[in-house]
Amino acid sequence: MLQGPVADVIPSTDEFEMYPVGLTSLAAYLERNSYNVRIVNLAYRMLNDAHFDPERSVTRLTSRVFGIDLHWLPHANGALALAKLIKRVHPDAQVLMGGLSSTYYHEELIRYPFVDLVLRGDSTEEPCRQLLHALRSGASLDTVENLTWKRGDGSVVVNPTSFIPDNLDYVDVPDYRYVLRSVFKYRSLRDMVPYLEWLRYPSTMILNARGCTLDCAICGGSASAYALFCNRSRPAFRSPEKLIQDIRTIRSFTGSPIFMVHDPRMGGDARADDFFDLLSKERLSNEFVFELFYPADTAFFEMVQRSVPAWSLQVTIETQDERLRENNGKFVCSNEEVEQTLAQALSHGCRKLDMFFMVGVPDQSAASAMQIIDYCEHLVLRFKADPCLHFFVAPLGPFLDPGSRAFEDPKLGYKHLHTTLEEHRQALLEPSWRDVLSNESDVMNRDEIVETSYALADQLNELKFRNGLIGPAAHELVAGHLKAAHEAIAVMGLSSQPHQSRQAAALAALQGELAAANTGSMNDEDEMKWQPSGGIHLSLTLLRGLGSGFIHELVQTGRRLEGRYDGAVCTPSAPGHGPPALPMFPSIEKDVPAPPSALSVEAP
Ligand code: B12
Ligand code: SF4
Repeated sequence: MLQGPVADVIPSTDEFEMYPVGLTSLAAYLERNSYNVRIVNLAYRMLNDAHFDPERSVTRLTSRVFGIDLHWLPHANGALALAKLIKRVHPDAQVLMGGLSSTYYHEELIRYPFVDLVLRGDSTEEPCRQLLHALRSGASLDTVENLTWKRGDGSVVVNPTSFIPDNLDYVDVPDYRYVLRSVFKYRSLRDMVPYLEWLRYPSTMILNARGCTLDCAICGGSASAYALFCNRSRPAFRSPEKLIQDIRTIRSFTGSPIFMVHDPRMGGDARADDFFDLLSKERLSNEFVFELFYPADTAFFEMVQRSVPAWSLQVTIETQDERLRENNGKFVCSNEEVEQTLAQALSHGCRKLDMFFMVGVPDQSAASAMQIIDYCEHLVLRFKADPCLHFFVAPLGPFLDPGSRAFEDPKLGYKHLHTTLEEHRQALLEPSWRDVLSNESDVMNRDEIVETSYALADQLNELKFRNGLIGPAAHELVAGHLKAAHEAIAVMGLSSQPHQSRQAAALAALQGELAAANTGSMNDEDEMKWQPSGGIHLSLTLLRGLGSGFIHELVQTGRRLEGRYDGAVCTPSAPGHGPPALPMFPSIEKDVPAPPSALSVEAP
């Protein structure tokens, strides 16, 4: 199938094999409460080994509950196929789904006969424990927070979304210690690998918050999206102290780059100051990668430069058109302010500055999208072809995020080609990404999105090569992949609807071209990478951590044998729990006081 360039700017392949980081915190929380939890990344296993048999592997697993993530909508077909398979081979087990897409589509999802339970919300650690406790003790599921479930007669029950923690300190997310422990516990590193290239090029992340203060029109993780389907009125932040602990854990096993999800200033300037202050006291060798959601000044970059030995930046402005940026809601400022920010970053030691643009933002015509090239050329001239500056462009796809303003509000000008979960699942079976795309707008249809994306990729490749920003090998690689994409499109026609049987034969003959067309047709994937790291290493801290993990495991096994579960429960302490409402969608929280700690941990 021609998957297209929809995964060219993320670490995973076009199969989207990555699992949500929160699975590690979910697993760790449940293990703290004595439940055995094993993560298996089937997608990675299948990509890594052509002989791997997922059915056999799943059949061999024994569990009363199988959790499947349907967090990202591009997983709709795979996640549902897996749910069906599990129900077939383990008819007595419960099939549980979770993640942002599951939350949005919970009522449709629960109606599939092979789905028993859906846990909704952005934080499911404690609801999942409540669920396991109820299943184990035979108690009613009525009180399990955030749960959608079916009664014996098939009627659907939607329990309230009441577990909405107001900070992220009650769990470690990601919980790398759980990952390391399970490698030993289940004697399998392969099950836990997040994406195909990870062992060769590991990168790690820390999560600033669940939720976002911005409200970008195309984002299903925006402030209004979380309010709509996660019942969240403000993000749950992770405290600077906890972020530093996460960084120490990462440092104990790798010198790889650490990507901080979300602008470090998102929880207010004071929180960012505290974080960088603490960071400056750590003796780190890892490179840091930060995102910016709005312009930054000299003081910010001085702080970053003081705090870390090496750092890079990701700046996603989506479009050069200031009006379109205002419509979308990120980098709502002039191009001059964007460029001042770039200049400051580069003069304060930023090693690699990645700028991201998109084809398909609201009200963007094909002509406007093509002007991205003119703007990149302007930046190349202004910054004298600075080799630290990298440009990337990607189409909005494969789907418009459900829950985003662009999805929910017809005024933003999108025409939905698939709306329900089942329609999205069916679309994923189409042979060409053109037909997978879920949206076209009043000003750009799907054919134009495909053509414009490839035309932009071609011109950007030439621009980078002409100005010495990429070498001949990268230039040729991208050009080759683009040629393969054009050949595949020529065989299929832009639309894959007519002549499907003829196409199937022609496509079978095109396997090599398709493989090339599905990777790195917008850019050379190596251009995305930060400085090479030393891979995984063993440190004293890591060994100590593994040692205490081993003791912890022995204690938990003892508890399980005695039937003592649920000994480390986190419950919101305040009645009417959940974060206090903020005025809706402040663009950035300036100096928001640290959220009160609303979660308490009961001693085991
Ligand atoms: C960080 C991030 C990434 C990281 C991935 C990090 C990771 N491994 O989790 C990167 C940059 C790699 C990424 C990639 C993509 N992303 Co992204 N990403 C985000 C971002 C900015 C934050 C995510 C976050 O806060 N997670 C925290 C919470 C919500 O999830 P969590 O802790 O991992 O898991 C908890 C719950 O979700 C739930 N849960 C999850 N799975 C399961 C399973 C079960 C059984 C249960 C019970 C519960 C459960 O419980 C967990 C523990 O409490 C959001 C935007 C946002 N503000 O939300 C977009 C977002 C999630 N991404 C999105 C998209 C579309 C993608 C891509 C498909 C983009 C693309 N075309 O390439 C890819 C897919 C990658 C893949 N699978 O290979 C959309 C999803 C919309 C949708 N409904 O499909 C979002 C909402 C916005 C966006 N457009 O970027 N992403
Ligand atoms: S900044 Fe915009 S795109 Fe990024 S998570 Fe927040 S709302 Fe989504």
